[in-house]
Amino acid sequence: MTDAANMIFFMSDNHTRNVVGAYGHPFVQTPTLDRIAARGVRFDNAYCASPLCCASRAALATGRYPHQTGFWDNALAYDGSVPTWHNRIRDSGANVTSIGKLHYRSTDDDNSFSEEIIPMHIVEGKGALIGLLRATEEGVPPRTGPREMYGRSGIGEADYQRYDRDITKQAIEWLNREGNRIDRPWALYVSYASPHPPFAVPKRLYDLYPPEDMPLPVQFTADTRPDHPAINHVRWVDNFEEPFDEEWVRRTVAGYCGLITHTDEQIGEVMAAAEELGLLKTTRVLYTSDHGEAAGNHGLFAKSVLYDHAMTVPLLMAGPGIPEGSSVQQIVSHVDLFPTMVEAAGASLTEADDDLLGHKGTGNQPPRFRRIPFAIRQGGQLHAPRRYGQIDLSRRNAAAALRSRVGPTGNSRPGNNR
Ligand SMILES: [Ca+2]
Repeated sequence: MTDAANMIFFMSDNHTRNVVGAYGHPFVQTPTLDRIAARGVRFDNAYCASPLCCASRAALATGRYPHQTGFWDNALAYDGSVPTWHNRIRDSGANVTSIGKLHYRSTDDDNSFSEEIIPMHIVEGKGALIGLLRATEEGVPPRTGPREMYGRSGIGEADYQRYDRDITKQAIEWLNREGNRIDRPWALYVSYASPHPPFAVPKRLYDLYPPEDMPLPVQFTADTRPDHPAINHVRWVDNFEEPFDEEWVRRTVAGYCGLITHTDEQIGEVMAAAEELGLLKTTRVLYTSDHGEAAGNHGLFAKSVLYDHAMTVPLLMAGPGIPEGSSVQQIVSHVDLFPTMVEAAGASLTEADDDLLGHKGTGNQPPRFRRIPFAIRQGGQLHAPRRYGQIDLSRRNAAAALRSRVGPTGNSRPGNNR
């Protein structure tokens, strides 16, 4: 991939890597994603940089881990203070437009897109403040919402799906209006809210996945689930301590699959429009998600842990210059996408990007290689891979505490002192 070309970057929310046909899932229906994989490259070991929405999206945008930027929680969302790949593309004079969910702090910030169309940011610029509380001896106050939200899995419809359809409509309108008009390669970030819970889907999608046929997750029962203090803590915080019964779990898994098929359909509509406009010859496409979903495995739902179900994400790319029907085994991370997106758009990195991990730099410094694909979670303690240990968040500035442990990769960046 060397020549500049258009890019449609499809983003979803909460889609774990192995629930995609192209990644070998036995029955989930993802024909659009499977076609993208067949036309291009499938990254078999792709990870998000943090199993949490805002932290992951900030890392994806900035090419830097949460501990480098300070955007490590759903109340500490990206605020425009650290350069992004969209910055570099926009600065090059190209159009880089976002449609849909961003989950940054606010549209009042300059988030470095040419335009933000129907964006979703954190509520009132403040977000999930409860995740920052850790005043009691027991730790963070438990949240009652997650269990109730997952309990709504089944036939129905959530606002997120209506939002998704608006995003699809806006994306198709944008392609019709601008796709063939702009005189240099553009980048369009199309970011859906699904398959985020609740997993309530229309009957036609739910009927694709009879709950009684759903395989049960691993280690979901009270006597088999992992009994580790960190995992128990997460279960307690999210109100998942009370064991689930089989029917509840099967219904949730069925709803999750239905919502993934809904997401695939939305992407399929945009892809069909791009094809009709003759754009596929000149346009690359990329698909990934901000983090995964436990879906009952290990007695958990949602994310926020370092199990593969939370950390692994699909990563597919297809289009000009990308080898067809190929797969890559090397571990890759969302932080790797910064230079990829910049190069794909024909834009340039600057000296300020010399510390991007794996990037050889614009000067004479040797390349700095990434040591891990991810590190962080919210709520009481940061659980990083073993070499980093656990950091007590009762310290006043957790980001600074973590930086002090990680050494050279924790260089000072704008926005660190959040
Ligand atoms: Ca998310």
